[in-house]
Amino acid sequence: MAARRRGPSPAAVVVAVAAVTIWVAALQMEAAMAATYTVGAPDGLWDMQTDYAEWVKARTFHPGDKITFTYSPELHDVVEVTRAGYDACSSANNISASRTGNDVVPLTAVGTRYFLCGLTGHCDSGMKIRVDVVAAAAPGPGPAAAAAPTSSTAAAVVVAAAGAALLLLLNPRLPLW
Ligand SMILES: [Cu+2]
Repeated sequence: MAARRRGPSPAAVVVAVAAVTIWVAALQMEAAMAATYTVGAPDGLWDMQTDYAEWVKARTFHPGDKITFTYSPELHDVVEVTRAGYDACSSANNISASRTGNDVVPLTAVGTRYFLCGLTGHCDSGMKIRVDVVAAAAPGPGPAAAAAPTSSTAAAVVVAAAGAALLLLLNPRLPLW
């Protein structure tokens, strides 16, 4: 029988390293996935020309993301409304209203947010936007794809950790702690 070395067992070290690596990968994923979108960009801004249905279709919004409305406050404003207000182009019972020309809206939770321009006739001309905020696990096209390499790295780490755990199960004589 070979003499056992002193200090932490190799298995314990593997598990510890895997745990730290997973934690770091998770932090990186979170940072990589939080995005800020300028409404209407790159082809437009918060204006009367942008097709907002097309714009949102090309993007996936997750909790933690932000949207920025950039516009001339002399020409437009931003009113967050309910579904009813959105459908009727009415800002009468609004949730909030901004007019700085650079309004940043944090998308804090899963759900649907509705915004329109409160100036007469602008919403009826299409200046309204519906933003669906979905759970981060949902895959999507656009900027979210940039997080893909990080996600696969994290997946590889998880697989490696699972392998280490399996190794421990198959070698019950290895002291863990
Ligand atoms: Cu307007």
